[in-house]
Amino acid sequence: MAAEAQRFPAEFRWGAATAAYQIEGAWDADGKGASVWDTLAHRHGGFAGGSTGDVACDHYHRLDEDLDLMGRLGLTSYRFSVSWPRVQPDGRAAWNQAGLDFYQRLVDGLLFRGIEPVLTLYHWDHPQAVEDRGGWLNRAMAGWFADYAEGMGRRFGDRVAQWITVNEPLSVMLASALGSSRPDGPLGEDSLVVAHHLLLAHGLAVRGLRGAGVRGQIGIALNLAGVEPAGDRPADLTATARAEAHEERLFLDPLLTGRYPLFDGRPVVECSAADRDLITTPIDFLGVNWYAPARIAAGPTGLFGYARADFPGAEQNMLGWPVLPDRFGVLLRWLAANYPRLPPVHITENGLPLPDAVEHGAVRDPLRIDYLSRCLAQIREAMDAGMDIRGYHVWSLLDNLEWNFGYEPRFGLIHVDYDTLARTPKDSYYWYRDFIAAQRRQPKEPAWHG
Ligand code: IFM
Repeated sequence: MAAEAQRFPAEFRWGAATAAYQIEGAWDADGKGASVWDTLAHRHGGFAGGSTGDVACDHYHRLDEDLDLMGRLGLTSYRFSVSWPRVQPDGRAAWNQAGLDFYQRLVDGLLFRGIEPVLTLYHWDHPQAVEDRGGWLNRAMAGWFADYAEGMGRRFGDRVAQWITVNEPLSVMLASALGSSRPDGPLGEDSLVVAHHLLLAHGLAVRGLRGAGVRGQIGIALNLAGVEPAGDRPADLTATARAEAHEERLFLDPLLTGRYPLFDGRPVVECSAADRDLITTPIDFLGVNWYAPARIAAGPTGLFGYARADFPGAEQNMLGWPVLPDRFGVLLRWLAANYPRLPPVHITENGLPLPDAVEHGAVRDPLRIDYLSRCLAQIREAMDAGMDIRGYHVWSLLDNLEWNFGYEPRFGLIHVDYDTLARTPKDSYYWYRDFIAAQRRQPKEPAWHG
């Protein structure tokens, strides 16, 4: 869709997002400690196809090249995550200066190019050393995380535009429930303890950052889908209410209302007044990661007793998610209608995985362009209806390691050849570049003629 047809406010932020473990590589360089994902990768012979994040996109060694690609794309915002064990190898106390230097170079390189840094403190790769002390099952983890947040705030607080405490706590919780992110195996119902500790860690980190005097805004990024029932049988409706409690409200409700949602009539987690105070520590924005809606049917599968159903006739992407960009607005309208105290929203991730390949020096990805432009149209509509949305980040800047799924699902605006590590901008990169440029060329307010 032509940018001219979709005007966004001049101050709207145009971004792309990445995460440390998925792109950096250099898994043990310059004093970095092992993360829980390093342990997993090395213990089980790698993820899909034997892949690991050991080298990934080698972003750690190719920072300048990647910064230049961002500059030429015309981004005004870049969301990255800090690898906690790169800067604090044991997750407590001692800091690793070489790791800090890397992020200093990144932040300075962004600011030099007029790109606002959006720093995520936790995108899943916590130090193995804190996992060995119980990880998210240990309430003390929230305090260690807050110390790390405060230390980062003191070091980067004058230059980071936005801070994101935790990325997708629901994914962390689900992955621990199923065992896909834990060297020690599945947690099952204990994953609710993980959920609660993640929220405490978030609240403590917000306070730690504010205590450190950071100048930027502070928020959290949640992955939300938008659930709808597969049918009108009472069992499908009950299942959908459960899915809503689990997938949408489990983190939103405590953060924005101070109460955990009810699940079959009872709050999913018992929460003390002191914990509630911490969790509701005010935030400046809510980050929303959106990829696909969810259709729910009755079924005993999973911790919460509901099943996912296919959307009739919908295409599925490489990860099996329905490709229904026009449903983004359903989720946005649901958010606005259900949370009167919703802070300003930033879309912190949105993208489509494809099996992109370089042919004759180019990567043709029209499906991604179509998906992204439809999502943007949904955002624009929600804003026209009064929703306060202030920024948008494509997932992802670069093709990268899609966790357990390996390197085959490619989300990037830039193709990465994992043999040579060569970068090739895809058609979607040029489309997004032109889209951003057209937005920035918006006509000025008409001059006043006296
Ligand atoms: O790659 C992930 C990212 O790390 C978190 N959000 C979803 C993306 C695509 O699955």
